[in-house]
Amino acid sequence: MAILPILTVPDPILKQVSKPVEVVDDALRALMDDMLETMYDAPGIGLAAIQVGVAKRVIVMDLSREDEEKQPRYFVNPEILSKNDDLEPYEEGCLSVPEVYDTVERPTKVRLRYLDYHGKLIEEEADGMFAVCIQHEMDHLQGVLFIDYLSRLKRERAVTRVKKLVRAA
Ligand code: GNR
Ligand code: NI
Repeated sequence: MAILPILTVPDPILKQVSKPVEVVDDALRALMDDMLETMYDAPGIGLAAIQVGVAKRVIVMDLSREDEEKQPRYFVNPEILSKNDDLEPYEEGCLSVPEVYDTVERPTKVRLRYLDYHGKLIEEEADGMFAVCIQHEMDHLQGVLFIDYLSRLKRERAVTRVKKLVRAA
């Protein structure tokens, strides 16, 4: 297991479109293990492979609270089968845009299909924080960040702030 460096804006790798995974094997599970460790260390509630520089359609997530048992989740080749029409605002953040938070509106429920850690095909419905997070992560797989939904002014300010923050680190 290893903690991997997380890419931050304006790294052009974050704009890449990730490629479908061909097979869920031990090498992919090793990547997912490292991603989970990296996410817990950050700390964050979700992480897409592209955030550690790997352009594969892989996401890890854990929405459990600190006082609960850990609930790691793994999503390989996720697809959104349907979304509802209700949008809800949520104050989002992103490990690739550290210390920036702003409101994004997304559908409140999505029906998902993906492969799990063992390559098993799963279909399920996401709502609440799960719906927010999976849509945020699936955007990463298309090279889209939450700041892309903000005004140009807010987005440019966010990138400038992250550049300064990273330089000072
Ligand atoms: O840790 C994270 N928190 C978060 C909060 C609100 C909406 C989305 C997220 S995902 C983020 C981790 C991250 O950047 N995943 O790509
Ligand atoms: Ni993110």
